[in-house]
Amino acid sequence: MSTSAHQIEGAVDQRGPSVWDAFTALPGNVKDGTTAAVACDHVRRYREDVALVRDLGVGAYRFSVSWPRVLPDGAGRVNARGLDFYDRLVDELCAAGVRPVPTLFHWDTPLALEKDGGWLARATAERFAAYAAVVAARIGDRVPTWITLNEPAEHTLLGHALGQHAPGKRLLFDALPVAHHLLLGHGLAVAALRAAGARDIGVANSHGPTWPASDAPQDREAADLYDVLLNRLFSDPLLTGRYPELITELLCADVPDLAGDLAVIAAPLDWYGVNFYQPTKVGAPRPGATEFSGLTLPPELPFSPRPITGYPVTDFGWPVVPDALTELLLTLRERYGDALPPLIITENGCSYDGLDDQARIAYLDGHVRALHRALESGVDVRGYFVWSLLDNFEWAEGYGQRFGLVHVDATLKRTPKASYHWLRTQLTSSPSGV
Ligand code: IFM
Repeated sequence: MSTSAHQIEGAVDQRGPSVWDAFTALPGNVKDGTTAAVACDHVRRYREDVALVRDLGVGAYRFSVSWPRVLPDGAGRVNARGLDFYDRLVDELCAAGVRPVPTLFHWDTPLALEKDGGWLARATAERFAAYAAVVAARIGDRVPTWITLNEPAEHTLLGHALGQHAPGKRLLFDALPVAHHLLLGHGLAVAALRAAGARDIGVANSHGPTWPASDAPQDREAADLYDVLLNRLFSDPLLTGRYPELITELLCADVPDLAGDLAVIAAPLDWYGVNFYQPTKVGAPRPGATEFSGLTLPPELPFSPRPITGYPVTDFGWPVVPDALTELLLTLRERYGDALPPLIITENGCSYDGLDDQARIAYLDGHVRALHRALESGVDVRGYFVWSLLDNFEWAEGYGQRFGLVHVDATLKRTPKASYHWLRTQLTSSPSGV
């Protein structure tokens, strides 16, 4: 089961501001005009939430630590109250018999660092490692498994290339240094965590099969570029110590010691995390903006996503294609061979409204079966985290898309949905580390 800090915690008055606070304060950035100031009020209600996780019967709970809650200015002064919260949360999980799996960065960069260039600045990578050391020193004695970054691809593309997520930069390909600094931050944080005694470290990257819109060379070329950006920009350097050729020239010209950085980035991982939601069909660019997954993509992009028809869709309009998960896992194994560590599905889920969420049950059931097919073909997958425990703040969509197995209403009352009860029954009959 998984969540992230900014999406559920609330209690903004008890932490420093993040780029998401600044982004959501600007009219027009979030569809329903909401913010995560209260979100699910998890900081105050974490005991109730841990009880929900425990009663579900899952073995592990993936949450994220809010960097500005621990270090309000991103570096230097530690907010004792913030660190105390994670200390209590970890204790509560351990007492409930649930393995705590913290993610150190799920997009909420401290605003103070953004003013110094944010992830466009190399110094942010170094500060991230220092922050990782502070967190590990406090909760490392009880945390068996760590995740450095969540979906750096989305943070780079949506936050810095397209401006549809915080910090709202529209740099298109000039956003690529963000990718390098996120990767460097990951590598430096791995070293910091190892120095603090951590033994089980991974990263959560989003992936999905890219299907060319047709066999025409222009469509294939566009799909290849999209595949590099989504599926290889982060995993190639992490797993092979090299950037994909297509991107090397664009990205690496200004990096002073590329070989040195890549050696840090490619530090061995204990496992590799895959967030999967949907495949994407991609073709050559078309004139005008394209609507895709709730985003408006500008016409300057050298590719354009196309609708995938013939499958059910979630409330977000995302096609439900469980076989694409099997395809993805087989492709990763084929692409990276022995360089691929054991895998963990670090996110998989869907947005549907309503308490009787039979469609979510079908989605989860279909994807777990797809995962089993990959296992039967010999892919080493060690775990599966459902996204998400609670209906929460879904970034630029606000509260409009509901990914939770537990409904949260305007009064913040939690009500387990049909999918929660279904999963609990599944886990009782065959326990695993979901
Ligand atoms: O809610 C997000 C999460 O924060 C990152 N992965 C995708 C989810 C659904 O959009």
